[in-house]
Amino acid sequence: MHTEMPHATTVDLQESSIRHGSRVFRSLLWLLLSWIALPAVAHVGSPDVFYEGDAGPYHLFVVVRVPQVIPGVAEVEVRSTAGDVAEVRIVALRLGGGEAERVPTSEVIERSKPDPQWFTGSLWFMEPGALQIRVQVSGARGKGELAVPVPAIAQQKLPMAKPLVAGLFAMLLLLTLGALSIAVAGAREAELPEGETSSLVDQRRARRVLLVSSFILCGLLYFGKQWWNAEDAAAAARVYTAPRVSATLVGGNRLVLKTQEATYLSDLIPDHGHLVHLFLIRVTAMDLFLHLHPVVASNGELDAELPTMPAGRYQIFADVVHQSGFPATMLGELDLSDISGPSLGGDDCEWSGAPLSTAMDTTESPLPDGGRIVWERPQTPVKAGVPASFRFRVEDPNGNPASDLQPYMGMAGHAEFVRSDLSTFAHLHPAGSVSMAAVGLAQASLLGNLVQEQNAAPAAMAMAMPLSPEISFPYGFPRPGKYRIFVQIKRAGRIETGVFDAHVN
Ligand SMILES: [Cu+2]
Repeated sequence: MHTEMPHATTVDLQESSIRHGSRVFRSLLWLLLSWIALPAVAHVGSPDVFYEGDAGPYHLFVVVRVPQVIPGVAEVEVRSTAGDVAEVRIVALRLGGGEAERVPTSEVIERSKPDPQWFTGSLWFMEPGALQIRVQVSGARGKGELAVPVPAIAQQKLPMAKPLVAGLFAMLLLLTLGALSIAVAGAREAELPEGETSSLVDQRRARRVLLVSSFILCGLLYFGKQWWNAEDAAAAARVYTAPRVSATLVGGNRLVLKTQEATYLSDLIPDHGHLVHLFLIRVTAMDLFLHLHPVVASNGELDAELPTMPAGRYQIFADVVHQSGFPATMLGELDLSDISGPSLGGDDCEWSGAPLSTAMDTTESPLPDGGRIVWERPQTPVKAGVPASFRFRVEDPNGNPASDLQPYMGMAGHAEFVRSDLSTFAHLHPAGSVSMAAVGLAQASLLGNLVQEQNAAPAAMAMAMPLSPEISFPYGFPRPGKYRIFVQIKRAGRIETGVFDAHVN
């Protein structure tokens, strides 16, 4: 699935800064380093973007493999479901703000020879933050364009390859000694008539010059090392780490979550109807799963009422989207003894069932009414890094396709893909791994509409009734391992959860 990208395209995210010479030089250096760097430890999470949507008349599956470092090169794969696409162009720009209006020139991307419906290209990401990729398609049915929101983050600081370190050190030594010998030779012999040997006076002068120039060079080396350390620390600081929340229980069953900075949650925008989507998963069995929607208190804390729950250690994943369209999943832990509380209502729901099976994969999940959800799993093993549509079919107790599906928070379904060690948590929708609030911003930017219609897409979906009993989620597992998939739907007013275990090669 991975092919070599034919070319890298420089993208104007911030025209002034990019035109700046040192930026270009630094990004070239980064590119060089990313080629020669040793492979580093796999990142935590699921940073790549999987998106399914329409560019005018063309239905597209878009994958954006975000770079490990920023600035860096993102790989973009576009698959068209129809064969009448003549040309695909891509360009990256900021998701929100005034800059979204100035769309830089897009670049044509390459069509795959063995698979003419598949196009690949690459783009420079110069700055971290909430970006969007515009995919422009032209073909037999005219032109179409879609905007995919992409959160760009530096996931790691690439280590320098040992041969490069050795090479650079050798050059440093050569240059330092060379500079010293030129200075000394100059002091000793520059004014010497041809054929004469240097006098004692000349040699004494040479020794003084040696001392002074050694001192100056040591100073230069010292400041050079300081500069290097500062750059290194800045690169380390740019590496994204998920924000953390601390959890406390108040009054028996009220869960209060605090962020490290009280203002962190001051600029949230609603994402499919809620400011926060809070997931609690009992570790390590994953036999209990809650999806709640806490309120953001005026002091910046999150507040949720818990139902009756058994004792255990719970992993917290809390999804939020900032004003810029930048999504974040906050992490935390909660240790509970048995608690009692009211039953859940509204969009809140819980599931409990069999513990995660490390040995077996499951393709069916029974529902409380006697129906079930079936994962239409392909015969071939699930592979990490390979984008796919994960399809689920909802059946009634008689085995017929369910006819009572309703939108749940504006969409046909929600899915959470969680790795057994909790190092990956992806909250998906039929549109993909992107946050729906960010999709709304991208859509508004595409339409040139500055009014933020954050939940435009789900609202449109809500009107499309009745819903199909087949739901699909575009995704690709970030790395091999055991995963548990939670699929959440709404039928006749009830929220139901199907659970599937999958081994990923
Ligand atoms: Cu959702």
